[in-house]
Amino acid sequence: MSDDEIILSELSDDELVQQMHDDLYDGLKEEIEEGTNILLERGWEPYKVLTEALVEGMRIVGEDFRDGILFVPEVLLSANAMKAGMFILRPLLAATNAPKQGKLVIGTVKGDIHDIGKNLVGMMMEGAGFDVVDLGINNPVENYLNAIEEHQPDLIGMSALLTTTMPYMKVVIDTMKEKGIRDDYVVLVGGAPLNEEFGKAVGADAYCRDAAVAVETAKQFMKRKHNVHASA
Ligand code: B1M
Repeated sequence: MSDDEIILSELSDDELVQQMHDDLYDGLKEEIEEGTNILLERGWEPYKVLTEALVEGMRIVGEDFRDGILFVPEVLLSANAMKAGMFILRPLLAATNAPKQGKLVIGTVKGDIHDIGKNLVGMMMEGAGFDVVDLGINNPVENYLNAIEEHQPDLIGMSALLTTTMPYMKVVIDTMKEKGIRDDYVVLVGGAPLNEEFGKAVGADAYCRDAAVAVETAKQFMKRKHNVHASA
């Protein structure tokens, strides 16, 4: 071992989180796994590890990707490291014994292969008591329609990270309208380039800024649905 090798377990919480941002940047999967486990052993809530160590680290990666300092192969390594940390957190986030809320079908739209945000939304929704059917990435409208028929969800979630793919959400919603099924489902949309206005323009029920907002929004819609049924 070289003198300057960093022992993660010897770092303070703040230093470790900082180091995890660096390790995520460098795409060091094993270090991210180790750091995630150490923070959990120190009593950190899974959600805090997720947001402060992983999501914040990926935000920094995103900035340097945008500025041309990092390139696709490096960002792919960062994404893999992030996913390894999320893999550890997933069962912990899901094990909350929350009462059953409803069912969500979620996927990244056609042409888009970004899935970290979508996976994170899925994890948080599971933790909040929703059954989640994950369609993965690059989904044409047929995939959403087939999943609706097969799984009879309460909510449809769509994710897009590219300005070139986000308009596809309207294709899905318009197709649902054409088939006369749009109003049978709550449609939630999210992804970094979207905003409230875009959500309205494509005809979604709500735009969700992040996973926590997605959970709260989904819960509110389920509550409304139950109230409508109760008073019918
Ligand atoms: Co891409 N990429 N990428 N990329 N990538 C972005 C999106 C970009 C903004 C980077 C940049 O330039 N700053 C840029 C898009 C620019 C634009 O459209 N204007 C970009 C580009 C250009 C590209 C390529 C075209 C690059 C190329 O090939 N030249 C290419 C496109 C491939 C394709 O999709 N066809 C590409 C590829 C990749 C990788 C494969 C290397 C990798 C993806 C790996 C993977 O996902 N498995 C990657 C990554 C990692 C990023 C950045 C750096 C990080 C995205 C991420 O995971 N963020 C991203 C930079 C950025 O976003 N600032 C970037 C962390 C995640 C937790 O946040 O996904 O926003 P986010 O999800 C949040 C919310 O948005 C929300 O909740 C989540 C959790 O809080 N949310 C939802 C998301 N989906 C939701 C759905 C909901 C609700 C909420 O439904 C209910």
